Amino acid sequence: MAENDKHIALIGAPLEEGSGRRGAAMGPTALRIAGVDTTLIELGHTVTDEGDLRPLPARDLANHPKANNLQIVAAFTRALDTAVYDAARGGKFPLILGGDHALSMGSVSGMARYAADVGRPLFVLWLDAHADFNSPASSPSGNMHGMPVAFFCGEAEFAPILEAGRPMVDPKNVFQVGIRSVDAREREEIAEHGVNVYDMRSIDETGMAHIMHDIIARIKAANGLLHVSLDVDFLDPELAPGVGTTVPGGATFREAHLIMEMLCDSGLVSSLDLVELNPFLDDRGKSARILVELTASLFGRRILDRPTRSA
Ligand code: 6HN
Ligand code: MN
Ligand code: MN
Ligand code: MN
Repeated sequence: MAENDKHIALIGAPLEEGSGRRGAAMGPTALRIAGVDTTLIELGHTVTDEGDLRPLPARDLANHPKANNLQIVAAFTRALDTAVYDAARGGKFPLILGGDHALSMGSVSGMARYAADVGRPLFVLWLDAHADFNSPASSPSGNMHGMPVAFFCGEAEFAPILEAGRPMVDPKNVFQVGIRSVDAREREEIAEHGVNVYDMRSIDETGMAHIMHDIIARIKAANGLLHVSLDVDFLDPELAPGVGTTVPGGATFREAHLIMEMLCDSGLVSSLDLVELNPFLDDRGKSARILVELTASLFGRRILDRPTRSA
C-alpha cells in the first residue's frame, strides 16, 4: 500500500446490539467527524463514502436465548457480507466504520468469498484485548461481539445466517495480537483450533516489531490477502477510553502505529474494520481521533519519507 492510489469504500455499520450496551451505533458518525475521509484523501487516495447500512432485523431466524439480538446482528452480517464483497469485486478497499465487533461476522465473510474468487487464502489480523472466539454455547454474556472469530472460522453453532457451504477462514490463518482477556472455554477453543495468539505478555517479551515481522512473512509466503480488524480496546484505555470493554495494560501509541506502518510497507492489507468505538464513553473525541490517525499510518502516512526498517 505504499503507492497512494487506493480506491477506498467507506461502509458505515452502526451496529450496537452485539455489544449489550448502547453507543457504538454512533461510531460511524464520530469517525466521519474525526475526518476519516479527508485524511485519506490528503494522503492521495480516492474515497467513496457509501453511507450507513440500515438493514431490518432478519425475521426468518428464530431468536436465540444465548445469542442476544440475533436477528439484527444477522441482518448486519448479511448486509455487510454483500457490501464488502461487492466493494472488493469492484476493485475497492472496503473500510468498515463500526459499530460493535459482531459486524466482523459480515465483513470477514465477504472478504472470504472474495479471496476464494481470486484464489488466494484470507488471513485475519485481530487487534483486540479479547479473543472473540465464544459461541452461544460457551459465551458467559450471550453478547455476539464476543463471537465473530468463531463464526467466520465456521466454529460457532449459530442459526443459518449465511447460506451453507460458504468459504470460511482457517483458524490457523488468524493472528490475534494484544490479547489480555480470554474466557475459560474460549481459551480451550483457540488452542484446539490453532489460532495464532500473541498476548500482551508475548508483546512485552518479544517486541511488536519482531511479532509483526513474523506475521507479515507468513502471509507473504502464502500469497495471502489480509483483513485487519481493529477493536478500540486493543489500545490501552488511557489512550482510548471510548469503548465499553476496556482492559488495562493495552498496546501503546507507538506499538499501534508501528503495526500500521509495517502493514503499509507490506502491501498485504485488503480490508479494514474500525470497531467498538463508543462515542458516548469517549473523552472529547480522543478515541475516534486515534483510530483515524492509525488508519492514516496504514494508508501511507510516515514520520520520514522512508519505509520503517523491519526487525
Ligand atoms: N469484543 N469475552 C467477553 C464476552 O462477553 O464474550 C467480552 C467480549 C468483548 C467483545 O472485544 O469485541
Ligand atoms: Mn473485539
Ligand atoms: Mn475487545
Ligand atoms: Mn471447537
